[in-house]
Amino acid sequence: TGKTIIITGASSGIGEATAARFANEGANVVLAARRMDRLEELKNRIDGGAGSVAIKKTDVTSREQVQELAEFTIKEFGQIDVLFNNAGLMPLSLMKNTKVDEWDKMVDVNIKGVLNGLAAVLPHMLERNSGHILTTSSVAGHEINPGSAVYSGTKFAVRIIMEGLGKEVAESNVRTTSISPGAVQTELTETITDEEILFNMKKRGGSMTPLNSDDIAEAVFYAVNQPENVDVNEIIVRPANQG
Ligand code: NJP
Repeated sequence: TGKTIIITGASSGIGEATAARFANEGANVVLAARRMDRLEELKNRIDGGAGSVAIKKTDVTSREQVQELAEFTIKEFGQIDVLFNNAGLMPLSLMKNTKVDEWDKMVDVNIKGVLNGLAAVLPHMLERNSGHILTTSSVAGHEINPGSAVYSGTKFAVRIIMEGLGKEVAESNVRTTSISPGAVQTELTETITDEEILFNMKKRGGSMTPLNSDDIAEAVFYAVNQPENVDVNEIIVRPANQG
């Protein structure tokens, strides 16, 4: 593609697969996450194509670090064409169990992390009158189930923030996309500590085959590689047998 893309949450799952997809097509890819060992390993695996792969340790909850990530990318590659705001957490729990620390984390990473990303790239993109911001929302940003109230709240929030942003930049060549996956096989469920949720998940297990991260990477790639006059506002991708 020849574009320069920043991917947050690149150390596993959807972010990792998207990084591989874009590197394979010759994009310059900047991998951002907290676990540097994972990023090093991924860079070694996907570097060597027409573009370059760079890594930057970034905690998206830190406005300073996200700002530094943008500055690093401009220094390395001259510009930011695409930001994929993908880092996220999903420690599902029932409200009655008041896991307030987990609520805080979800608000910090899933909402504030996305806002930090927007703030770091939007002035640059508007100045160049070119750019694309994508954010991973979720089907949980459309519907609520027991245990997902706060997670869904964060995903509704970022979906609406992206919609509002899209309206504000409609006159420019800056594009916005929400990516809303259904169930995808990643490490996302590993942060769940609520015993009732874990029990119910085990009970339900096997009734649905989740997607692979590559399926979502493909949706991101599609949205980014449309002609300038095509604005893909949201893509919802579910496993065929997810209700
Ligand atoms: O999960 P996982 P996914 N600062 O756990 C990073 C959404 N989604 O790929 O910092 C920076 O493999 C973490 O990196 P590290 C979901 O809500 C998923 O499934 O090194 N990065 C890791 O790379 C999320 O928004 C499904 O720990 C931080 C990444 O986030 C996105 O997809 C369904 C961070 C998480 O990778 C990617 O999640 C759906 C921080 N403070 C939506 N905290 C699904 N899998 O079923 C975490 O609808 N990360």
